[in-house]
Amino acid sequence: MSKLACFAVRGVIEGFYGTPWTHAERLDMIDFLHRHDYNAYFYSPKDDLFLRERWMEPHPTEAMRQLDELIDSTRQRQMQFVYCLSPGLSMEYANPVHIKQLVQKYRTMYDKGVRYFSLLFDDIPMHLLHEQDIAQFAHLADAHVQTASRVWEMMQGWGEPVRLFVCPTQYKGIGKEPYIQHLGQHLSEEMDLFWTGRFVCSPYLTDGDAVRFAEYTRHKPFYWDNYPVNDLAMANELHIGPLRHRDPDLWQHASGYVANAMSLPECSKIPLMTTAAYLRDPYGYDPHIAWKQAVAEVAGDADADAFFAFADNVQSSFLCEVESPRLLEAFLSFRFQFLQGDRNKAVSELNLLFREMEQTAHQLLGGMSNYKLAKEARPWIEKYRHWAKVGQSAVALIDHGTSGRVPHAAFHLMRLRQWLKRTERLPQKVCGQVMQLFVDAILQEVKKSS
Ligand code: LTM
Repeated sequence: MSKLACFAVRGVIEGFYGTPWTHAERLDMIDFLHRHDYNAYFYSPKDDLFLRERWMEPHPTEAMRQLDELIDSTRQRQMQFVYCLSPGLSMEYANPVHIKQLVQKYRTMYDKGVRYFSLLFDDIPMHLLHEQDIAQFAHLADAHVQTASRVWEMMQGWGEPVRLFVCPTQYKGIGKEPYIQHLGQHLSEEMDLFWTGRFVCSPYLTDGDAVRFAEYTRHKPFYWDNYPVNDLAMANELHIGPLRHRDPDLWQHASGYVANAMSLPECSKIPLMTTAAYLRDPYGYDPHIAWKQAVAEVAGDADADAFFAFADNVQSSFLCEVESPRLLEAFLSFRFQFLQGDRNKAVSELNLLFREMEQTAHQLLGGMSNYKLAKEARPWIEKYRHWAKVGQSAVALIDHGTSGRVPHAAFHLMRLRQWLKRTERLPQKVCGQVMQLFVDAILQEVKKSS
């Protein structure tokens, strides 16, 4: 099978809450996406007022000039620029003026050469808000079908073929729920229907679920995969681990795939490269191999090993429950050796590990060749450095504490408490529970022997 035959549309959506990417970051991202075989960039930052709250107003002049450049940049790379509007917070679906304004806003982009559009109804109330709408439509899904159909119908008169991606208000589940089933069954099959899978952030995307979704909604799902996005409640997680648990046969049952990125564009490139590898060859995809390659490319050869050592401790997310596997293994072997074997060796090996951890953090904080990556990942690297300090104090404590050197042990206990306090103040998720459990075990051991 030819490598690019799988997902027909392979996109990234700037669809997160939080600070939108800058213009320069977008241009850079489009180039990155092109180099990694993506063919669509969905423009949909939740915090761009002119896409959501003030959807009916034209973009300000400078923003429009920048949009022109983005459209141009995608065109030069034979990619699609997908213009997404989210009018649902204030739109009166029954109001013909609002429909006209909505269509006009898309038309402005059509005139600039855009052919892919999206109408997003996500993250709005699950019921009709306006009196006129309540009087005219049976329910929310009815209003959304009629609005999307009207927009679609008017787009058909523009001349060139266009595509319209519709995001339902209830975009997760199995497809059998009343809202999405009604929407899917009444929307023309020519329109695409977004789906995030069973959950907003779905740990697994399976072909069986996709087949059933298509049966219930009469639409093959267009996947909106909420990875690596880390907005809202996930803001303390850094999603730089690889994409996992997407069935290789998914593309046969989907009309396309889009990954929702983080507001940190440089960090996003690591998981997005692994996603590109999956989209290119889902059958041969190996998350670990793809991850190593992605880290090497994004961090650069000189910093790849150090960044990978750090990244091992920030991989937990809804896709992966395992955290800090190498650290965990070192703790298990320390425990075994400390209790049953050569205590001094156990202590010095673990001490070395924590010193290396601190050195790694210093290298990454001090001057990575990818300056932007270092800047974005800084709060997490800083936390990693703190854990290295905690680790060193804990090792010193167990060494002195279990050898009867009480004053030394007391000093290191105090240091440990200080570093723990400082570390706990940093909200970033690094090392999961692994370091905390290690420290608890050390404290217990010292207590036993005192
Ligand atoms: O997932 C969808 C369709 N909409 C929003 C996204 O904009 C947001 O980034 C993600 C993750 O928080 N969740 C959503 O509900």
